[in-house]
Amino acid sequence: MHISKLFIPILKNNPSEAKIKSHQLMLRVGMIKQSSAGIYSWLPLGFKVMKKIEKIVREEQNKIGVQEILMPTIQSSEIWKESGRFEDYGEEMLRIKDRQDREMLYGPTNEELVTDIFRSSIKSYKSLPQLLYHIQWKFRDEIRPRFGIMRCREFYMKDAYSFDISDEEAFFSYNKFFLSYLKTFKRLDLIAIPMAADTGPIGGNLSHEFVILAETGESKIFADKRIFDLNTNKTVLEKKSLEVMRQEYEKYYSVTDEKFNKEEFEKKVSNENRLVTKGIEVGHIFYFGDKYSKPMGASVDLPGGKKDFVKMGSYGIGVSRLVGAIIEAKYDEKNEVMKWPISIAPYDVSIIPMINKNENNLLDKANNIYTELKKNNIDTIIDDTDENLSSKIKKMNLIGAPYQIIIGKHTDGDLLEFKETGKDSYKLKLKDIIKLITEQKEKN
Ligand code: 5CA
Repeated sequence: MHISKLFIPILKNNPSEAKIKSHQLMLRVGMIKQSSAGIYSWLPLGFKVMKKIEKIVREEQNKIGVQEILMPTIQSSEIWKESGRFEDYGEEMLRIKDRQDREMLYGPTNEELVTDIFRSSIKSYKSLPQLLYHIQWKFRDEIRPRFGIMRCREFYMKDAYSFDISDEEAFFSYNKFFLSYLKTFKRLDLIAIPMAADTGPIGGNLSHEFVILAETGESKIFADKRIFDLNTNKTVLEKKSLEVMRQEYEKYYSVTDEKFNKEEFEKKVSNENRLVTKGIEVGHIFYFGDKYSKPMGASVDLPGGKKDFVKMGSYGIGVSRLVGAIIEAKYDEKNEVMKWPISIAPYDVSIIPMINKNENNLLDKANNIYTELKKNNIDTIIDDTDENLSSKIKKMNLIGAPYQIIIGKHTDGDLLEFKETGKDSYKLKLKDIIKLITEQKEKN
């Protein structure tokens, strides 16, 4: 893409309303635009990154056999009255009336709707387990939306739901998601630690938040550092080994402040292993048994002829929040350099040609390199404006393609000035640049 044609409203300075670096960067490079309090439009750069995150989230869900559906954003209040949450959910739920005066709502989550879908078709234990997910906008009328898309009112979430015949089978489903989440966040180049958590309005008594470390995070966390050494390379989705894996994680103290207990922390974790910091919740999983299936009558026939309510869990990932969380983790604010992980970068590489009136041929050369890179499926952005080189580099450092090619005085013949964004440059031939970037992309 040529930057002169791209819809990318870049600001010279940090916008004053943004308090944390992800919000600053997202406004600065025009990834989002606020439309009203806590509600944002996603502009090309931001939308592209979010779609790439969504793709990875989707692939990992599909790998563990979750089936994708799409439920609407607007729901009827009837099913929420059945579960009892229509009253309980309180002011965070946006309630609306249609022209027939029917009570509707903009879904803050989908336990009721998915239970209704399930109960209308699944009648026998033979069809279990059922694992369903969708990726859809949610609305929560947060009292204090803040930090841009990190805590907003309308946000994009992946939410999955499991239906099982017994607690034992339901824990197996829970553990599948647990492992799948560790893998998903790893592919996004994040280290997310699972933490015992409160269940809030979703309910149940088993729950883990997945939290990435970031000074600007909203959750205070207390953990045993050794939890970072556990490995997530399990590929076999076998009941016993998944349970062992989760227990391994649970051996190490890791909780958010809601569950923090000073005495327990000091008893269980030796001084040198104690980690007290802040984090961002990027995912949350819940097991709540028959909390919804019982009041809503979602039962199946059992082998002996009896019936029982299905055991359910739900599993969320904040897809839009992840865009901000990754910036919090990766953006070097001091030097104003963002380097996106290649798996989700808006572009793989940026071409930064020095242009002055006497050296038009440099733009031709840059355009030829651009065409060659595109031919090799390398997503490239080129700055074809006539700004000076240093402001072009500044701009590309913010946009954050992980590699840069500078076409200027130091370009001699075949050898190009190439660098990893934020690092020192070195000389490399175009064919080797293509090889290097292609290899990096394939690894992800
Ligand atoms: N039904 C369950 C699981 S599917 C649920 O709604 N869980 S949740 O409330 O924890 O939300 C799931 C994820 O959505 C959170 O981990 C967080 O990453 C994201 N999220 C929640 N609220 C917001 C918000 N106001 N702004 C942005 N992302 C949010």
